[in-house]
Amino acid sequence: MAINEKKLEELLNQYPTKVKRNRKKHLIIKDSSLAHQEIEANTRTIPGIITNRGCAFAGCKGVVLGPLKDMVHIVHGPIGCAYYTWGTRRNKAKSDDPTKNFINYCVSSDMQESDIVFGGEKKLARLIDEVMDIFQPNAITISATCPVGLIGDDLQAVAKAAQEKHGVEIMAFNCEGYKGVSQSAGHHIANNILMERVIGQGDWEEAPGKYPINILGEYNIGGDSWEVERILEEIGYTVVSVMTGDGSYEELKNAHVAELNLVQCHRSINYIAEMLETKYGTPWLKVNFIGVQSTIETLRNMALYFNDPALTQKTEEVIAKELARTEPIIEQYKKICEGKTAFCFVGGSRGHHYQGLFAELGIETVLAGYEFAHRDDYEGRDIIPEIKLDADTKNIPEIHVSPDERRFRLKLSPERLAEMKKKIPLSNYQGMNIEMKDGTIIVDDLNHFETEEFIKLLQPDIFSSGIKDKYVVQKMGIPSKQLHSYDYSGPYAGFNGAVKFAEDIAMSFATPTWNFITPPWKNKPLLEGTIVEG
Ligand code: CFN
Ligand code: HCA
Repeated sequence: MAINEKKLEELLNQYPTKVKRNRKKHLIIKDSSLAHQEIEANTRTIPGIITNRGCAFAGCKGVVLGPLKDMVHIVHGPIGCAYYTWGTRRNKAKSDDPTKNFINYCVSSDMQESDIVFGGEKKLARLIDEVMDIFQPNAITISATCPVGLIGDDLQAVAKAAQEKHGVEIMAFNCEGYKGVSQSAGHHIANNILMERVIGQGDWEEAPGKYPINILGEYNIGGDSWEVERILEEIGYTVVSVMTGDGSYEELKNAHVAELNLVQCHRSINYIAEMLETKYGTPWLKVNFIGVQSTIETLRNMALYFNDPALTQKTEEVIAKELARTEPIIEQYKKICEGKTAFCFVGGSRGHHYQGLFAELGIETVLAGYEFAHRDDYEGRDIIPEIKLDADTKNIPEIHVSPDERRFRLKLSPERLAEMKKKIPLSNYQGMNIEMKDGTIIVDDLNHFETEEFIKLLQPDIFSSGIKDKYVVQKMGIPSKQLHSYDYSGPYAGFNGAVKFAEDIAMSFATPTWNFITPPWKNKPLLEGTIVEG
């Protein structure tokens, strides 16, 4: 069912005037006849509106740092922030040395009332001693939660003293939840410190194999990065490091030797990509391993970059082999999915990336959006070239990166870089909006009220979002697939991931469970009105 401006207005009219004025700027009905459609993004959420967003702590500790397996990640604060984020993000990790994989632990200073009153620094210092004693990790991170910032514990001083005492890298992150307007500020805080203190600290001068690359913004949710690495290694690439899925402090230290940085999630890691280019001369390529066609396009773009006929030939061979194996299976599932519609609202990149995979199954996305993306993620970098416009970076000290004289090697001449950018399809640099069909809805920072209203209006066949709204919608009679955690499934990236996704989505439609639920609109008349006498 389509939504027109009148319906959207009716929805917004249910808000108080001020709220309506605000939310209106975050909602678009796609209309390609207009020269440009602007959307407000990366601004403060209306207090109390029940947003799907998270906070800076979630973005720093949960998203960027959490997947680094050989470090112990300390959460400094009362226990809630550590406990309720423990193990919920499905960033998988395995290690050849099981004594250096701390991914399943939840380590917190568990601040009590007296620590809030008298300060938590001493308790934190004792906790670091204990962590060193029990685990001997390769490095430690300390992430601050809101109360720590409010009482003014000096994390940096505690970390510095502990580093001198124990002789391992101990990094403190002032990522109190209230910083910035969403998770996005936390990504930035984490990225800055990893760039300053970890990347480039290793002693490698050369990569250990051919076509060395880093995969940035891939967090191995449900095993995604294992599937991506499988494909890339079969073609002949050397994966130097993954940031940060199944990643490690040790790997990250040598990330400077890569010759190309792939950026899978642009939102959470564009900062590092830009800084690596400035500091080490490593260009970056926006990629997308979600969906068969995007994976193929990505592999071809990578081959184009390295410009080696042997690599191009091997790339085509692997593509042909993978297609022959997976296409017939996907075709079977497509028969069940064809003609259906999806609601696709995720954090900062998947709201866009998953549309291609849905389309490959014959499913059209009728509403999409991001919790915390910035305007360039919607409107494209060609239109919004200055990513430094970001509102959430106002309170985060900028780090200034300059070329590292010892290690800066221009990996590609400026002429060749320009040539490559010309050859690589523009869609790589464009945001979500351009790919959406006319009449579909684009929404920023969705809240629970709007979720329910849009579900009633659009009646999609599948709802893809997160844990906070999944069950409300499922109880309305619509199958729901979490696109953050993949529920308990995955991987969904690459060729094998596309097969798994097709299987899971087809299963959601085919299950007889839905026969036992009647969606509310089936019991209610679709037309409502007042009978006027006379
Ligand atoms: S794994 Fe990534 S892909 S990192 Fe980011 S913007 Fe979150 S944790 Mo949830 S699923 Fe989501 Fe993206 Fe990048 Fe994940 S869409 S909200 S902060 N995200
Ligand atoms: C976060 C992490 C999250 C939450 C997922 C959800 C994730 O934002 O803190 O709301 O379902 O992917 O684990 O985005």
